[in-house]
Amino acid sequence: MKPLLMGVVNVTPDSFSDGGEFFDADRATAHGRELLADGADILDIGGESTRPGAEPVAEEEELRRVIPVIEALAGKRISIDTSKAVVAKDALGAGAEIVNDVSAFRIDPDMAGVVAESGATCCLMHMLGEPRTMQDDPRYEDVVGEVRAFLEERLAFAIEAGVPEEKIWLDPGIGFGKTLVHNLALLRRLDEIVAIGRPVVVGTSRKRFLGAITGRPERERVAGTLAANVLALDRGASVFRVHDVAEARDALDVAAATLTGEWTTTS
Ligand code: HH2
Repeated sequence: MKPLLMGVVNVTPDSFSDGGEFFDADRATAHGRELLADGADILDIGGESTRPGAEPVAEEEELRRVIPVIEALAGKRISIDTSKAVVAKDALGAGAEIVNDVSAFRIDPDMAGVVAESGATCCLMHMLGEPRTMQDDPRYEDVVGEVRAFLEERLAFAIEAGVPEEKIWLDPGIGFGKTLVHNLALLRRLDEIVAIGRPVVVGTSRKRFLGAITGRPERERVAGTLAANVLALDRGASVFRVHDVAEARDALDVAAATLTGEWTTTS
């Protein structure tokens, strides 16, 4: 399968690498169009930062941020990055098709029902703790085994709530309650998460663990992001959440062509 690229559209003042840059509906919409032109398959629109230490955003404010952008981009393949059922519901009503919930249906008890009723695809992500405190000394006995068990439990929960299995994607949650060592183990052994049998999403884009290795600030972590994504593709990941879509499109298309011997020339 061609790697699917999810381009990040953060309509927030405080996201870790692009906070404030697209904190206005027109700028966020224009940015979304640019990402599509760069080769994004999906736009992941979010109105609440999940960076370590981020403060929660009220429901009305989150709606005010994301709905106009989704309406303006209607007709494109859009995912809504939220943990709130009301935001997911209104976003789906405005044209979103995918619910990307970093809490994997744990924060809002109504989220599973909203996704089940709508027939939307969802992405269920692993996170240890909650964004405010998740990077305070996270510990695991076996990070890959524990993340896998968590995702299997969440998959079963979602199916039980009425979400068809074929509508569920899973994500190990790179950087969400994980040290550098944990993130590297998850990427190195990603095949064990892929073995659950659902499409795996990875979000490594510009993240702190890349800076810890390269010494580079957020904006200069594109090459590091590509390296992590190419290796994740090799281990079976299907969906790649990135800020720098044009670079990721080329890297992943070449990597996929190398792995499969098949490609389509785009121009
Ligand atoms: N990472 C972020 C946000 N949402 N969703 C999924 N499924 N997987 C991820 O790895 C993931 C995610 C964090 O990145 P970003 O949106 O750039 O920052 P912020 O949360 O500060 O807005």
